[in-house]
Amino acid sequence: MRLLVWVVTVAGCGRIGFDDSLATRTDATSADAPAVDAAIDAAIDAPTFTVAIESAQHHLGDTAGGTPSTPEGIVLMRSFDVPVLCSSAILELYFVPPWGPNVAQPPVVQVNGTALGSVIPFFQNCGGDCDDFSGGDVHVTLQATAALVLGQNSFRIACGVPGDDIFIRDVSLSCVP
Ligand SMILES: [Ca+2]
Repeated sequence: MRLLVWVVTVAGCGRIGFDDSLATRTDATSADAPAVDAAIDAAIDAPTFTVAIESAQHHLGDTAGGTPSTPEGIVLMRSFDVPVLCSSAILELYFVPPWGPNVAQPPVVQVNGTALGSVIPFFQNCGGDCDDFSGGDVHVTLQATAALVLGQNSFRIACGVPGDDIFIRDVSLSCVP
């Protein structure tokens, strides 16, 4: 299966063409080669798909203002189902104005309890807070492949400090089978 995993990974990183010379690989027996070939073909043909986790806009923090005006606490959690294994998975969400995350203690995004990468690099012109939305809503994409499991998964975002007000919408997972 090692070869299969390698080929799937390469296919997910840009869908380069399958090299027929791999058919001469030596670690697959003649008996299992057809099954391996079929699995590789299926993986290459499988389209990237998106799992919607939460589409509504939410306000986390402790200060009234923005939309929605009333903060709902400092943690948002959702369950979502991933029906197939993902060779590559990206967690996506959008930050919207008027207030962005605190730089020193930014919000933490988790999948199944595993913290993903920082959201701060997606912002520009940060002071103490990243409040510059002059380029529009900030689209954050975080690598989530290693944290993901087949079936039910959990998403969690929590303010780094209670006083840090943030607004997010359209949380989703992009999966390459
Ligand atoms: Ca606040």
